[in-house]
This record gives sequence, C-alpha cells and structure tokens, in this order.
Amino acid sequence: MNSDRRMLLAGAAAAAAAPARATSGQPRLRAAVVSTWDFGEAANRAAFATIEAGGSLIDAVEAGARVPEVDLTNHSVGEGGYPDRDGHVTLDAIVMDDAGAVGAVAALEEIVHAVSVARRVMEKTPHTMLVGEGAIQFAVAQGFERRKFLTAEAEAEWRAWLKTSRYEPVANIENKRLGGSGPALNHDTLGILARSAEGRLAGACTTSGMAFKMHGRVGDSPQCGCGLFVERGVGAATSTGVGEEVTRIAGSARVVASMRAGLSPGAACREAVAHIAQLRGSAIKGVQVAFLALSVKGEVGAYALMPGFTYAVTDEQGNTQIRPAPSLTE
Ligand code: SD4
Repeated sequence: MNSDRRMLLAGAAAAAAAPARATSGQPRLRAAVVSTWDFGEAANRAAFATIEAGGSLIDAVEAGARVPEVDLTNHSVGEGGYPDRDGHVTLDAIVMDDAGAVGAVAALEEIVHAVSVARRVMEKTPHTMLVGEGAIQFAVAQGFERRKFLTAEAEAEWRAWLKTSRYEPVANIENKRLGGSGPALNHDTLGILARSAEGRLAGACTTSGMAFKMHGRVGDSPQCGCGLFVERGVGAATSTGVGEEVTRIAGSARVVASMRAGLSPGAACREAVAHIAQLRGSAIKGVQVAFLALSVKGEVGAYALMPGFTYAVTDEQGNTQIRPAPSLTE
C-alpha cells in the first residue's frame, strides 16, 4: 500500500474514532486542536475532551501532551524515550499561552510528565525555564514522583548503538532499524496547539529529544520561539525534527511572525523550511524538519523539509483527520 493511501485510511479511521458530539444543549465549545504526527490523534482527543469538560486551553494542551509521555511505544517522548549517549532519558517540554505566559523544562530526568513540570514553572516561579538537577528538585518539591526509567526496548537500542556510537540524524538510522518506509517514521515529538471559539490560543511541546544525543543537549522543543510560539491575535506554531536546525532560525517565532505579516499558516511554515534549506544547503541532507501552525481564525497549515510528516487536525466538532504535509523535497 502506498503512503498516500495509508494516510487516507488513517484519516478515515481517525474520523470514525472521533469523540461523540456534545448533546447537552449547551452552546458548543468550538476549539480546534492540531498536533504533530499521526499519533497526535490520541493527544488531540484528550485535549478536545478537556475543553469540552470546561478546561482551559492550557489544561487542554497539557492533557494532550501527557498522552505520549506515558506511551511506551513512543521513543521520542517521555517514559518510552530513547536515552542520550550515556544512557539517561532526558526530557524537554514547554507550555505557552497567548498572553505571554510560558514555562519550560530541559534536560529533566526521572520525572515522566515533563509538560506538567513545565506548566508549574510557568505558574509557580518567576522564571520561564528550569534545567537539569534544578528542574528535578523543583518538580519533587511540587509533589511529582521521582523514579528512574529506561524501557527494556530503549535500553536494547542504546546498547546496540553503543557498538558504533555514531551520532547520525535519527531520521535515517531509526527508520532503517524499524523497517519503515517514510523518512520520518520515528520522529515522535509532540507539538500541540489549541484554539478556542473566541480565538484564544495555547500550545505545548514535549520530547525526549534526539536519540543518543550528548548528555546535556537541548533541542528546539523547550525553547520559546523555537519548538513553540504563541501570539494573541495572530496564531501559534510548533516544530519537530532535528532541533538544531529549528533553533538556528528561531523557527516557530519566525512562522508566527510571517503569519503576523499576512501569510497563511501553510505559507508561513513553507517560508521557514525554505529559509533553513537555503541557509544550510548540503549540511541538511537527509535531515527532517517540519512546522505546524494554527491561525487565530482557525486555519491550519504545515510544511516539512522531507516527505513523511503528518499532523492531526481536530475540528470544532471534534472530528479528527490525519493530513500529510507538503515538503520541499520529494
Ligand atoms: C529535538 N525536535 O529535540 C526534537 C526532536 C523531534 O521528533 O522533534 N523528534 O531536536
């Protein structure tokens, strides 16, 4: 089966599995939720249900991001994440609303729900990011459970990797190992954006980063303006892929700036991808980077460097579709 057909079927299956419409007679909450990759469908469902239950947009994106954080089959987020080259699973996460509230953690270890710690940083500290041991201490003080984790599968992959210890873009090595067909099969970072009926916006991003990275490496995901950016009255954007390439251009902030200047979400994502390609030339051969954006009006767009990036869109009625993003290269 070719990948387009798989995508369509996935979309149909996801739509069929969409949450039931509210029947309470209350005016409908018309929030839209979008997230990266096809597994984002489960995250969208959790986020949408949270809004329908009366939660805030931040509640919604947090609930969505917590889904892959405990999905042990997801090797780029949370408990199932692949470790760094020293065998430590280290997590990065961020939450942001459209009123300038932002909180993030980076290189967090031994706490599964990094996105929830990020939210506490936003709400309980005067800071925007805590890292490493300080982030762990803060999380423990906030009542989060601290425990070591590294799944048997992640440990086996790490031990296999140690035989060569060659750090290469995950887009290639993990795909080959998993026998996947697309170039981005194992990029599983979750970026999630939500919009209320009134056009308010929030977002979150959570990841364990690139597999077998250097200890202490932080990618784009938890950095405000790189892995996530949200601006009132304009829109929100998030990214996935090799974070260094996004960080170089403050990618998500750039996408939102283009939307502020009048570009559609799709055109804004394309502009950022094209800029990376132009800037980096042959240095990014085989590298995947993708952006996903949501405008204040509820328009959605995405664009990737390489084919294979998909995203999940949940409309105001709660129906979810998986869409393939256009890409710069074939
Ligand atoms: C990072 N952008 O740490 C993340 C990785 C990623 O899907 O998106 N993986 O660079």
